[in-house]
Amino acid sequence: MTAVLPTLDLDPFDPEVLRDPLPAQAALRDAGPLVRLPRYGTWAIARYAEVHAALSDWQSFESSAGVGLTNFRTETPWRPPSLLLEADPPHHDAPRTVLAKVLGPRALRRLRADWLADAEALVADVLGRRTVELDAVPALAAAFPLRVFPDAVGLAREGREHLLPYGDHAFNAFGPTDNPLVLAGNASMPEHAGWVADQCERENLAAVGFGADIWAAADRGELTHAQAPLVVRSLLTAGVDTTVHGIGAVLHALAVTPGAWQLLRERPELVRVAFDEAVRWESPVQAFFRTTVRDVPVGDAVLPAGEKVLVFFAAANRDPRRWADPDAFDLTRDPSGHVGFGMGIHQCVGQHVARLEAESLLTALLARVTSLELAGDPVRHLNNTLRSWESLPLRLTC
Ligand code: HEM
Ligand code: OVM
Repeated sequence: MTAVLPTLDLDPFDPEVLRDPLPAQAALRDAGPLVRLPRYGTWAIARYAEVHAALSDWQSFESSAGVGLTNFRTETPWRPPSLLLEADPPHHDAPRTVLAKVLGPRALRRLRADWLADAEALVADVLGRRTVELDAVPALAAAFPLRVFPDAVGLAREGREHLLPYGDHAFNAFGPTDNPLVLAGNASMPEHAGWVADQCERENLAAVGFGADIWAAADRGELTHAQAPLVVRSLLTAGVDTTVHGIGAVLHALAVTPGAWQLLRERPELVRVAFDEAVRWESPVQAFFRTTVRDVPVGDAVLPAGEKVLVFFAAANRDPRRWADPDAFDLTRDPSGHVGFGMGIHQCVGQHVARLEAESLLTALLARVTSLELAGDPVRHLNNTLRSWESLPLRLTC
């Protein structure tokens, strides 16, 4: 055990830090491989090497005590824990295997042509004139996922307006449960959560779709029938806000980076790199906690057993120890190895869905739009876990 453990008196969930988290992330990285956060009686890991190592070591860093600040061993979770995100092996294995197949590249091949056509139709609706100014968050970043994803799951048309507020609250609830963002969402949550729970039942899902695929896996004995609704719930929780904010991030990055849109027009095969680079640069999911199950060495310190530790994806994704010019959004770099989708056994099981959505929309935009630029000041949406835009005024020229 080293004599001095770096301690920082910062609150990662303070509204001012959420508005501009980069200085706090740099301070956490520079303080050391493991930093004590006395404000919440927890710890933080913010350097790439140690974030990668912690995410790879699920045996020492468990998820079943919750991946938010709330410790499920001592406090009651706000909803029954996720069978994926908030589970460890062996319980994690079956739900993960099922969802990996349902959302895998092979399964998505069937959706590709439809999603490209849907993106072309949305872009045609939005464009109209030679130059248009629009708020890209509602008009594109939210409109496209909401157009394709609920249909792909097999959700009823009625009530889809519950999806974004439910997801936003779930991501807020990984932070301190007495903080203003969580308190503001609590009152309307029973209504949103009630609708979400109903949609997870077999009789409310279409006969074709990710939802039906999950229930079919239960019929084959790959899951229990009791598990199926909660696995569907994971899609409804993690599958909407994330892609809205991921698409918002790539559109913002392309609008503010000189030459980026032109380069992408010349080399449209870079759309997938563009999206992954945006996920690295912005890290729409900023961080999750783990809980130590034993004393674990981190750097040259030892993290004691039973402690909550913030594993800071966003800070790792801009660690200068790992990335050249980390603050540059650069379409010529290889962003692979970023931890914006996590790493290890919990690495985002929906990442192929997210990439297909982004690729479809960007491809449709690139075919028509010759220039893309900011038409006003973007406005942040604050969330305890997500980094996102509330408003992104863009000028599109065709
Ligand atoms: C897990 C980010 C889109 C479903 C994760 C994790 C991250 C993440 C960082 C790792 C959690 C951990 O290590 O504790 C993102 C981002 C997205 C995105 C940035 C979009 C840009 C999606 C979509 C879906 C989805 C579209 C569903 C269709 C899930 C699920 C897990 C997960 C179910 C838990 C996996 C497990 O614990 O085994 N995501 N995600 N995500 N994601 Fe995503
Ligand atoms: C889930 C889940 C997975 C990833 C992220 C997330 C709210 C939830 O399985 O419910 O955020």
